[in-house]
Amino acid sequence: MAAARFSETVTGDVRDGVLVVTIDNPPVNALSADVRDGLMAALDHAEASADIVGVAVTGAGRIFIGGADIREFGKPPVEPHLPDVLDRIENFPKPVIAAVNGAALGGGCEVALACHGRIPGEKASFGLPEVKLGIVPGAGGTQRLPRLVGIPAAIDMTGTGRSVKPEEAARLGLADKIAADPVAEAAQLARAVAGTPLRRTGALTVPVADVAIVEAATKKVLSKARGQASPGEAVRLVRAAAEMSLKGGLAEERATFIRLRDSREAAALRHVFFAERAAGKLDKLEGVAPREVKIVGIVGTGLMGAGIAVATLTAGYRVVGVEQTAEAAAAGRNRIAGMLDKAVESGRLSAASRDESLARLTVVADAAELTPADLVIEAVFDDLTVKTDLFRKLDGIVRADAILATNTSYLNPDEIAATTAHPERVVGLHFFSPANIMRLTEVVDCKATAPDVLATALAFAKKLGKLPIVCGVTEGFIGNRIYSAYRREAEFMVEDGAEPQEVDAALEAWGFPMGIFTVNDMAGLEIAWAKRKRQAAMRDPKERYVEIPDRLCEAGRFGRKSGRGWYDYSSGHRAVDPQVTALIETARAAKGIVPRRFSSEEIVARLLKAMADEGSALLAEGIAARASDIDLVMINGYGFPAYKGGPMFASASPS
Ligand code: 3H9
Repeated sequence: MAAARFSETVTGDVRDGVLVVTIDNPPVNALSADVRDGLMAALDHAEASADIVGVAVTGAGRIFIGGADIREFGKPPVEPHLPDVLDRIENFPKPVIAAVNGAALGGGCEVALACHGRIPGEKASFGLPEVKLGIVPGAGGTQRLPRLVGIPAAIDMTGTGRSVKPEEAARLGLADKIAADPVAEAAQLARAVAGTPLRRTGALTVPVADVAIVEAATKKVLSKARGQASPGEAVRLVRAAAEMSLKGGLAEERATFIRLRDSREAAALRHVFFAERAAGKLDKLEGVAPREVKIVGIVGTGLMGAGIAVATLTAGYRVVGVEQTAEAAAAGRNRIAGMLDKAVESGRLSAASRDESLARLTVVADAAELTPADLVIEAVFDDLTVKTDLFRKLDGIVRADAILATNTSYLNPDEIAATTAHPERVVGLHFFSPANIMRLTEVVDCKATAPDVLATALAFAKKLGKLPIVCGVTEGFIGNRIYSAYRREAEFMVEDGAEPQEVDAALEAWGFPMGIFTVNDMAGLEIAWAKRKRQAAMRDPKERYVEIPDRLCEAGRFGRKSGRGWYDYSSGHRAVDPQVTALIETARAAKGIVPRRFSSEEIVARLLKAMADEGSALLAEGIAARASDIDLVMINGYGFPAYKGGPMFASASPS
């Protein structure tokens, strides 16, 4: 048979009696109504054709199926529904085998689960990431997965949304055999099992699991959920699979899926999903090709520079680290090697990748070694003179087409760029610490930055696995500017009568992993104090200024490191300190403020508004390109709960 077309996106061709059905629905072969239609038509054809003994289902391109079409979520559902398609596959009289050529996610994984066998290729992965979208699997994932892998592994996968690679899938019982050519192997398997009793996932008994292990797996998921509903719901449904019939479990799952799909949490997480895909896309970069980057120079190999080096090395680049002395260079190399070792220990990196990374690293005390670099990132002390001296020097060392990036947090990169002969090649790359772990990177588009320099910085950050957000030049960029407004508002409320612990408790109950005063204590109070002292002369005397943080620092309370800050840590954990309470009361009295009570709702609402107002100012000033970029910065750099969508989303649609 020549290739048959079952719908716009589904085709099939018969190979030695097996109908190979290919889903071709770019970009990710999502299960749109047309794909579901095509699958049904292909099954009709296979059932009616006596010369077809079985079916293999695969995806065109590098993805098997990326899941349900998330863009259809807000629209009325269209038949055939995915659960009905999967019911048809599971009960099909002829074998249907999944040839998993790439990622099988969400509904894509559920298609594979409903098949009578699963053959992953080497690039395949299986995952039920629905909880990351605030929902649960809605086409049998929570019921069929535990029948194949057992309750504890299914709790882990559905509760965290984690994907598994072919080897782990095979170990868990999710994959039958890993194949270099999954389509050929799946067709082979279909032929081999044709005419024999088929292994229908829904008919399998859920393996009995040790209660303690199930409880431990549940606890692990719930402890990370922090107020988000979907992980707990996914776990509940998986556990129900052991107690309910397939039919009952599927009905319960479907009802939960529909309820959560329409929830605020799901809307927020969908917003985050599309925000991440939109980030870094700028009209002005349309058609601008990034420059090629192979060798990256990193000046300064302290904690930040070493973190950047690790992220750069593990992304496959050559790195030339530069320090001022041979001793500092040796220490920098050790620091980087230590971080790579840690990544191996924690399973984030293979030992082979660590060795390859180290082989691509040199750390020297001679800046002249930066001559071949395509991109040089400075991560030296955040002082304007230090940085401008360095950039002037680099200007004379690097090639004319090399890019210079500054990792400054608070200085004005335009001022740094202005001291160079070619400000158009200067860009900001503001990594967050630890730079090898944190995804967020603010890419600062300076006044003179050339478009291809910006495009290169974005492409580079993406290659590092980062989430790059473009921002214009402003004090503290997007994140620290919003954080300052957030902190200022929290301090106003404390001065007006809220206790720091009440503010923190309200934020933590709302979903932040840590309240703002606890975060400040973690970060240390002395840097902000030094900055306030520097800026004291420039302060507008009419502007409200809360002295309490200064009083804390004057009392030697610099935060967690010093054992005391907004809280006392002498017992090993944070405790309310009567001395701080007294200090706050004194400060209020000095200003004649009569303290009043604040409800948790008011605390959260005022802090959200402060963040959103500052975000609106950033948009009006053209510093941020879109509101969703601001949301991503706060979620990925400042602990804002993703399932609330970020400050701009949360204040635009308050609960
Ligand atoms: C589900 O399945 C529910 C079921 O249980 C129940 C059903 C009843 N739909 O990420 P990329 C777009 S829930 C629509 O840059 P990559 C994306 O917006 C779903 N669109 O590519 C982007 O568009 P644009 C569970 C989607 O190669 C483009 O594709 N599945 C979908 O880096 C490229 O995306 C998931 O949660 C979708 N499902 O990574 C998986 N997915 O170019 C979500 C992507 O206009 N997807 N798009 O900006 C992913 O994790 C990644 O996209 C994937 C590819 C790993 C597949």
